[in-house]
Amino acid sequence: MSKIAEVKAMVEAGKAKLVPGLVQEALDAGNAAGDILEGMIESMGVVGDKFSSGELFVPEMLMAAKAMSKGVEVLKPHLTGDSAKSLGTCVIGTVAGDLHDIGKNLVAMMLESVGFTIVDLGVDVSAEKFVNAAKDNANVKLVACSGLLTTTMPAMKETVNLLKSSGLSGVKVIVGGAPVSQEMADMIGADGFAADAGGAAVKAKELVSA
Ligand code: B1M
Repeated sequence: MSKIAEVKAMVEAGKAKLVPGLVQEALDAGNAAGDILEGMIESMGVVGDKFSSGELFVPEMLMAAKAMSKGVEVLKPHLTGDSAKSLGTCVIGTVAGDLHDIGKNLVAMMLESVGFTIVDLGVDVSAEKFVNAAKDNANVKLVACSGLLTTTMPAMKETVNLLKSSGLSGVKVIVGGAPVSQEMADMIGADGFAADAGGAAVKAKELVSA
């Protein structure tokens, strides 16, 4: 079994204590950090499918999430570079009612790597909290909203609406997460959408440079 396959199996099995060591071994064996990350994301897809089919339940999903997060900690220095240029502050969070944070954390990591100062509001963030953070922090240029549940898409819409009606000038809004599409982003009035963390960094740079 390849090292990446071992990482994938242990993420799927929710072995949070074993995953960091295996990720390090995979790196030491010459695997690219991006490939190891891709493998872990695939494992979460498998876990999600098993949840949908009733083979796994919420506790197992949670354990897999913890295992992946531990693996990402090891990968972080290998995924992020030193950005010379500061692009301003980005307020990021997962919208109200939604507790999923792995994708949001990856997006925050990639945005930081291209030069944003990150203010991470965490999960289950109300529209008001996003707006207050955009007003209260210095030099906010971007608000990034993540959402993984179809049931919390109305909360994303409410967040974008409130941000847009709050008189914040020079602040762009980017949205993303599995149920979000470019079409939906356009419909709710967001300035940008990205399908993954790498794409979010590219789009975010474009938005604040426009
Ligand atoms: Co939940 N969950 N979950 N879950 N969970 C999903 C999302 C689900 C698809 C599983 C399934 O049924 N197949 C399903 C949602 C169905 C739907 O709405 N369409 C689901 C469900 C139903 C639920 C509960 C309702 C289950 C229940 O209680 N009955 C419940 C809801 C709790 C709540 O939020 N209120 C729940 C709970 C949980 C856990 C807490 C146990 C755990 C999360 C722990 C955590 O995040 N710390 C969990 C997990 C782990 C998952 C799956 C298995 C994995 C999610 C993940 O981390 N993926 C997920 C199945 C799946 O994704 N296939 C599932 C890896 C991560 C890297 O991908 O977050 O998609 P992702 O991020 C991607 C892109 O989406 C994008 O970039 C990332 C990749 O680079 N992206 C952005 C994300 N945010 C972005 C923002 C951007 C741009 C791009 O710009 C701002």
